[in-house]
Amino acid sequence: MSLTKDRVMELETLCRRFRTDTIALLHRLQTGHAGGSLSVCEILTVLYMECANISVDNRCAPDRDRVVLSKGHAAPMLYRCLSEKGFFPLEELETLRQPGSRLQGHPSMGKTPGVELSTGPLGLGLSAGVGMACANRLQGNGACVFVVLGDGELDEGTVWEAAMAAAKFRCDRLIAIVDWNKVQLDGMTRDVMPMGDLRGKWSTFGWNVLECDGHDIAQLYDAIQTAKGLADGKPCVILANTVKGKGVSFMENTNLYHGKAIDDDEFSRAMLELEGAENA
Ligand SMILES: Cc1ncc(C[n+]2csc(CCOP(=O)(O)OP(=O)(O)O)c2C)c(N)n1
Ligand SMILES: [Mg+2]
Repeated sequence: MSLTKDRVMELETLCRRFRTDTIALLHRLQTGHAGGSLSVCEILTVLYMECANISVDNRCAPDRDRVVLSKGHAAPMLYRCLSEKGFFPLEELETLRQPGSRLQGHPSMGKTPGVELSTGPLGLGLSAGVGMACANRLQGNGACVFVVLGDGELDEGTVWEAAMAAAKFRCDRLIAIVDWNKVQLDGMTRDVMPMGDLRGKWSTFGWNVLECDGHDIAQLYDAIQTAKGLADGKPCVILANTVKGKGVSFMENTNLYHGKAIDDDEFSRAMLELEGAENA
C-alpha cells in the first residue's frame, strides 16, 4: 500500500523543517556539507520516519533494520533525522563538529547514538552492508539493511567489489539507495568519472534496479517498499534522482556548496527561500 496523501504532506512538512534547521545550523557553526545534506533529505526522512524498523527502543535488537549513511559527509541531515527519532536532543546539534561532541563531522558508530557504521572515507558502506545482510540471514531475522551512497562515491572500486559480493551471497534484504545528484565534490560526476549506463552497470552486477524521483516522498516510499518485497535472491538498488543543494536555488546543481561554510549574505538569501517554502 502506498502512503496516504496526509502522511506524504506531513513528511514533506518535516523535510522543509529539516532543510531550514540544517542550513541555519551550518551557518551558525560556520561549517559545511550543505549540498549533499539537502540532496539526501527525503531519502533519509522516508527511511527513518516510515520504511525502516528503527527506534530508540529497538536500537540494540539484533533484528532491527539498519541504515548506513555511506556518504558520511551528509552527517548534518542524518543527525537531524536521528534527533527527530529521539536518539539525542535537538539542542545537541549545536555541538556539531566541536571537540568532544558526540556529533562529529562524519558519523561515528561508537560515539553517536543511532549510527550503525562509521563513515566518511567513501566506499565503505556497501561492504559493511553486505556483512550485515549476511549476518541477518544467518540469524534468520528478516531485517533489512539500507545503504545510502553518493553518486560520486560510486567511483570507489570497493563499491563494485561489494556489489559483486552482495549478488554472490544473494543478499535480497540489502537495499542500496544512490543519491543520484550528478554532482560530486569538485564537479559534475560525468566529467570527473563518467559512469555510462548506471542502470545497466548495477543490473550486470546482478542487482535489481529501481529508479525514482529522490525528492518525491510517495515515489521513494513505493520504491523502497517494492525493493523490500522482491525477495528474489538478488539485492536491489534504487537510483534516486536528486538535486544537489535541493531547496536553495543558488545551491542547486553545483559543487560550490559541497563543503564550504555559508556566509551571512548566502544565509539570508537561503532562509528567504526555505522559510518562504515552509510558510507557503
Ligand atoms: C575515499 C575518499 N576519497 C575522497 C573523499 C573526499 N570526498 C568527500 S565527499 C566527496 C564527493 C562525494 O560525491 P558524492 O558521492 O556524489 O556526494 P554528494 O554529491 O551526495 O555530496 C569526496 C571526493 C572521501 N571522503 N573519501
Ligand atoms: Mg553526488
